[in-house]
Amino acid sequence: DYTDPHCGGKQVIVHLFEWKWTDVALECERFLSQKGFCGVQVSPANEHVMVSSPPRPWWERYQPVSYKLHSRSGTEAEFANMVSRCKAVGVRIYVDIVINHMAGKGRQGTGTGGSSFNADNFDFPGVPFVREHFNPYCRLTNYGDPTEVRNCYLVDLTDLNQGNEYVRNSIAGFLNTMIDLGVAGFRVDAAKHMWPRDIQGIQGKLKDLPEGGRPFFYQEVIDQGGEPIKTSEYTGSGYVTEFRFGIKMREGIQDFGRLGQVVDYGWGMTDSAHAFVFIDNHDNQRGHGGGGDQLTYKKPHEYKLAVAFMLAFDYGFTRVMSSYSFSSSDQGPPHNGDNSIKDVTVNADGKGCGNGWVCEHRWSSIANMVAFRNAVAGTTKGHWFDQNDEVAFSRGNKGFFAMAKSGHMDRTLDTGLPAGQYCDLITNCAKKITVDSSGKAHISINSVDEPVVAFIVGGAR
Ligand code: LM2
Ligand code: CA
Repeated sequence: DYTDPHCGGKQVIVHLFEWKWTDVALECERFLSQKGFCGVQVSPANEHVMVSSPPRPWWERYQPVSYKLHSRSGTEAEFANMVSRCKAVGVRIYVDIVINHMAGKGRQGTGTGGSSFNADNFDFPGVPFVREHFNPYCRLTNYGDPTEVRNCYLVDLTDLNQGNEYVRNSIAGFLNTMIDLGVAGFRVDAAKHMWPRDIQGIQGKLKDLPEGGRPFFYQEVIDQGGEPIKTSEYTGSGYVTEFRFGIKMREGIQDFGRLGQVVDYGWGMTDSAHAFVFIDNHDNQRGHGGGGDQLTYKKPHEYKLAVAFMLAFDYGFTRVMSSYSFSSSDQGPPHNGDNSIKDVTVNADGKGCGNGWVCEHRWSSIANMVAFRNAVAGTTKGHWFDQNDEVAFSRGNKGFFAMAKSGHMDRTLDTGLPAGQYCDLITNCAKKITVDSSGKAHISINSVDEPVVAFIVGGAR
């Protein structure tokens, strides 16, 4: 079973996209542990190409050179230090693993860890991989042909043959090294481009975590409907990304009347126990990876509503995005003159970051919803209410959530919660809610101020 994230029942991962390992460790200690985050998805940790044109784009990390743990985010020692410091405060690390391919054709030189490589010759001495470890060249063009999607070259990236025993052993060795260091699981990049049986073949070679249990797996399969490859082919090997959720959420934020139907099994959406969900990811927030006009940090009001709703809703395992601000789609992370990644600085109010980092995960209506999702895990939604730009619902008899897109929400609703006074989680109790003996509460939201209210049984009163 690859569906246990090993974080003591917590429910939310944050992707600290392109952060340095030293900063991830600090964030685990100073913020994520306090807020109840389960863990962090980090950018690929292994050696990768350094692209000079365009200058050091984020996507160079999706062109591996070797499995040495030396990337733009830091050295192996820094990686190990981060993993253990985060684990010590109850926050796990999930590594983005790029195992479908190595560097793109035409690329050669030296990687971030000092290894030489020549993709045209299929020469990756840092692993080592040679020509026989790759599929014969064909460029992937027809997504209607599953064999082509798995065996041809995605944007000319040299496509590894995971059916080969040596390739499986090399990849498993890389993952086992990280398991030994305390990593709790993996995001499998480009899983759609690998055969499910090959992913399972690699999984079969992995160790249990030091504390016991199988590593957590969530596999990136872009299935927006309309292609033969389905997320359901991958549920045997863990969670699978559910890209349709972000699309449905964008529609739902436009028209709250549709929020009740954001999960549509008629549309082929993945079952809740295997759906890995998010509003945007590092690809589609910048038009890569099937992205169109995703909700992102660039529309803060709608974005807050969408992420808060996702965290309140009873579907899937959730990931929150944490971005750097960008104006072009290739643009890499904030960096110094020598191309090293800039420090993440935290604003005085703690609710955002500086030096070019956005830190959506610190916004009140996102960060404080993590406690809500943790508290209501295992319950289903009830007491649904929606009208115009307002929506509200309960989670079992453990929590109640409401949000308003515009204007002033001011109404009395059935909450299903025990009578008492509750603290609004979003405002850290600046706002209080009273539930009467019939379970009704008066909900008041000034959407311009803070569009979300959420409270839980057992929270501060
Ligand atoms: C993914 N999922 O399946 C990642 O989430 C996505 O970010 C990766 O693409 C992709 N798979 C491969 O790991 C990114 C980016 C591409 C970029 C690749 C490789 O979206 O644009 O391709 O990483 O760095 C770039 C160039 C492309 C070129 C390719 C190979 O944009 O024009 O193709 O490198 O040199 C000729
Ligand atoms: Ca492949």
